[in-house]
Amino acid sequence: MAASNGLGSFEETSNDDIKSFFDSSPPLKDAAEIKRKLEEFIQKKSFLGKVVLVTSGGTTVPLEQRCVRYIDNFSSGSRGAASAEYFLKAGYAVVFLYREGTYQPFCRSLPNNPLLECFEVTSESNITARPLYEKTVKEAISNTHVAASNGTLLKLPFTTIFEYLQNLQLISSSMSSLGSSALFYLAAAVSDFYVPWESMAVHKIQSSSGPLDMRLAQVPKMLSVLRKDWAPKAFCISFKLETDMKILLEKAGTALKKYNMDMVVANELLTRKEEVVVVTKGGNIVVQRDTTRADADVEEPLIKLIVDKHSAYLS
Ligand code: 9Z3
Repeated sequence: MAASNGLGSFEETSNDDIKSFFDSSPPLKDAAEIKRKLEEFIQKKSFLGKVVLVTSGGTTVPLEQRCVRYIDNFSSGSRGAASAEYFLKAGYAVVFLYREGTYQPFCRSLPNNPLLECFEVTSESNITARPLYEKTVKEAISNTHVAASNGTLLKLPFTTIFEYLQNLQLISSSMSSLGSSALFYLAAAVSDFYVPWESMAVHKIQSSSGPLDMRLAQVPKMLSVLRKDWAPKAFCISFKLETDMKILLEKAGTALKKYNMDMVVANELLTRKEEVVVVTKGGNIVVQRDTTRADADVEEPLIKLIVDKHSAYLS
């Protein structure tokens, strides 16, 4: 059934749509090992308190089973990496589901080529950090070591839409025992359209066959099943990205109600690093970067707000 809100149509997702999406997806590599890591992580953390799933980066949609070409969703992973850092600092255990090759917690302030720019070989047995990067490198190393030795950060990579959604299902089911202590912070940019595996070309599509005509299927809306079945008690935050400011808040408000989210973070592509609007049932909250500090980011006040709201939800 399709319901229209005047801004495009929302397809209702049935359990059959979800089942057929997963049944027809290529099996997730290492699923048993991922499940084992998750169970171990959640079991250790569950008595300590709050656990957050941070998703980060964009999903790809392969066009060929032996993939040479794919469609990508824009996301550098900067939002997810920064947010994971602030959740760790606030005492959360973090499951970081990230797109392979995107920004990582505690490393996002390093330049693109850290080996070339941050370090120099000062003698045969010595490597030192260049003065300009000394503080950044020290902080990156020490924060990464603290998270590793506390065992509070579990990183799981994905590339395709199939891998992302299969991981999301596995993580949600592992986190379900945490009830309302679980927080879902879904910042990954997830494709709305895909090529079903069974109708996908096996080999590289040949340009000699002429122009490419392709019909993409709609990805089932997993937010509704996440809220209804996978994580009914968790505190759930989704993101809404638009490039047209005029429809952003309306779309975010619709997602809040339709998927029964606790918050929807609305952001516009060009201003996303300066400002976001947190849409809640109690009203909208504008969150801005502190412009008086050059290194300040919008994730710092955003995560503070979320941590406070989650605590209020718990009590
Ligand atoms: C976001 O809106 C994120 O904030 C960004 C972060 C992807 C803009 P960067 O990674 O950017 O720091 O470069 N994520 C969610 C985007 C999304 O796909 N939302 C769907 C939608 O808008 C709903 S799940 O329809």
